[in-house]
Amino acid sequence: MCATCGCGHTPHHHDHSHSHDNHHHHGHDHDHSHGHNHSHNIVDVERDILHENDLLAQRNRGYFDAKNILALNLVSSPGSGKTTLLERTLTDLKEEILFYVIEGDQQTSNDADRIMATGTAVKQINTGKGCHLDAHMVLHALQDLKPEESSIMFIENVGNLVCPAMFDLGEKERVVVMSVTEGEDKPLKYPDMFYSSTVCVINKIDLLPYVPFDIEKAKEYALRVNPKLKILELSCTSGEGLDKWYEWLKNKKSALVG
Ligand SMILES: Nc1nc2c(ncn2[C@@H]2O[C@H](COP(=O)(O)OP(=O)(O)OP(=O)(O)O)[C@@H](O)[C@H]2O)c(=O)[nH]1
Ligand SMILES: [Mg+2]
Repeated sequence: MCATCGCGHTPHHHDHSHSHDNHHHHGHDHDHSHGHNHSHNIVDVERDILHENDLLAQRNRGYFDAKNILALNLVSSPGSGKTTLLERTLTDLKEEILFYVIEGDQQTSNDADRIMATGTAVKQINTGKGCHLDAHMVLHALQDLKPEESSIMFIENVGNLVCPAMFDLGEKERVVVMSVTEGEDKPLKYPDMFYSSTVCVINKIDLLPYVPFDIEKAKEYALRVNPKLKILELSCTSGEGLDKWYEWLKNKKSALVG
């Protein structure tokens, strides 16, 4: 599936004559292929990358813990409404909570511009060919943002239900957003993402009258993959259900202090 993180690659894809072989063309500054040599097969490379990522993720987690920062990793397929949910949340809660945002996208600063318009400090990361954020990128963004204690750090991942599931960023919780225009079977098709998340937001419920989306089935599938998943149904457009999301957010934040 993706050439940058190597996930989904089988050894026969590791063919340097392949026209879109991007193994040595990372779309960002950091070379994750330390120790990568031609005697390594792709499984070793993938394991090394994930191991290095996990170590860095633990450093990020230590930083967040020490500063009492609630770090949340927002994941979804493209267009489910991650940025819209952030815009609403930042606007509605900015008097009460200090927020920071890290935005991950392959290209453009569109999302960072939208966040900046709410008055929130934001750092855009462009992953180029990369299909996910990794802990190293987040570490650099943290060094830039220098978040204050007892704040909330939202990390909006690249729109992709596959690869970001493998990369721990050091977040406290992972929030998967799905929307009613995507079909109710997403949890079954992309189980890793739903399994590794603690909260599932079902967004765009204002569109339910117009789409053949069975929300009860969607919830059943999500819980089948992950029985502990907390499901929140809402609409960023109408505002319905946002109160439950805000309640969850505030509870998580105060649980940190306690
Ligand atoms: N009807 C409806 N539209 C919504 C809702 N939330 C978001 N949208 C629309 O969905 C589109 C995509 O929203 P974004 O917030 O940009 O989605 P995203 O998940 O950040 O997308 P990527 O960053 O590209 O992955 C925009 O046109 C939003 O206005 C909602 O609750 N209802
Ligand atoms: Mg976005």
